[in-house]
Amino acid sequence: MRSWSSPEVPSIADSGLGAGPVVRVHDTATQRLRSSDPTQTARLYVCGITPYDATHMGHAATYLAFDLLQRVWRDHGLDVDYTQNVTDVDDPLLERAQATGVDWTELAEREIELFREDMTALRIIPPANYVGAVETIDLVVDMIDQLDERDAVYRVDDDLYFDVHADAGFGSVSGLTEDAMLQIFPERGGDPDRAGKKHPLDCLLWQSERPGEPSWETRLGRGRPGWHVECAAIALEHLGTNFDVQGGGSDLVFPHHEMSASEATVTTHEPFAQAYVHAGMVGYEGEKMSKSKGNLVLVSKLRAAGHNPMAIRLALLAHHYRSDWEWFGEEIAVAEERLAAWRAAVSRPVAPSGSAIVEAIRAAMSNDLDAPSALAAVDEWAEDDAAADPQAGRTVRTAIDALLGVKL
Ligand code: 5CA
Ligand code: ZN
Repeated sequence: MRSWSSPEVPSIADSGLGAGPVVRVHDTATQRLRSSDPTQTARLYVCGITPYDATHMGHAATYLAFDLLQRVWRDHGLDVDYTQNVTDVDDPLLERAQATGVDWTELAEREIELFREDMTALRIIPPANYVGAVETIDLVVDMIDQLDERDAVYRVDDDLYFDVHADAGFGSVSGLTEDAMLQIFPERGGDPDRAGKKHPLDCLLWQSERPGEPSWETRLGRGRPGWHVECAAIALEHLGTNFDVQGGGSDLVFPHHEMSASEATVTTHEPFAQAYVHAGMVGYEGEKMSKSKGNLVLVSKLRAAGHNPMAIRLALLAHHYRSDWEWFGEEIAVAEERLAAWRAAVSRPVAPSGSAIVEAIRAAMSNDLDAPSALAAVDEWAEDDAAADPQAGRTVRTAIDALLGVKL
């Protein structure tokens, strides 16, 4: 489906400062920082929205994290091949459509369009491949067939399940014990108690047609794809195996990323991704911000209230992508002040030298996307009243745009 338009990403190297460093990011599977330094092209998959409600600050924080990763890769001289899905047919979307009396395809289209507008306003780099589940039915059917050839599929009534123990490495993404998995699974869409399953953690691959729900006629029968296999099939199709980073919020570590990785590994006999990178959860009023809880701070509402998207972006950048944090409304005023101070600082006719601050931003961002440290370094430079270099303002403006995505 249509992606959104890309912000311009200027090149720091063009300012005569060479290429930036290799990025190190935290990999959930190994619990370590890993250097991500592919040859030529970095391949990234990030789990996209389920479009039944508008973009909230939690979504924005997650997509910002992977925008930052791409900026550091690009600064290092790499191309990026980026794929993101849209879960445009799934239970929560169908339930919301039913409850509000709206056609599910219209609801999805409307929310996807609002998401595109929010992402564009926040200057988030778009995926080259933006792929809906409903566009992927054939790929999913092919993948389930391949899993079946490997004896990893069984039937419960007319539904198809993945046998998680077909993958000897099952559990290696989350590192959770089986007890912990069993506790989380039902909270995140799983059905451990369904009669007829071989193991409670086995997950749905194909759901046969339910009355009143959308379905597709396929050689598996009429039905629709399960959630995890959707992302596995899209990622393998567009990026191949062993791609550089599988990303999303930390609520997706288990079961979603664990299951997708197992399904892909059993299908291809190759690792799914080299690193699993997860953004922390943004909360509001004491709980995780979520559509189901209704405690949402919407990007579109903040924009409509007149807040500058660059201030919204700066408010998000003030938190490390891996930390869980809670949104308090005052943060936007702090970000607006910072934006004004930075704008004034880069406009000084003669400013403190630019090369040291660019190096500081690069060092912070290549160290597990440490945006708060980069912001602190820019604040310090902005407050410094030494005057040395008439080019510095322009160089620092370029670096802030290239690596932090903030256009001053
Ligand atoms: N469609 C699936 C992924 S395939 C899904 O999780 N959709 S979502 O709309 O619920 O979330 C979209 C993305 O935002 C996911 O990467 C999710 O991990 C992330 N996300 C959701 N809620 C929050 C939150 N409160 N804070 C940070 N990230 C969040
Ligand atoms: Zn996904």
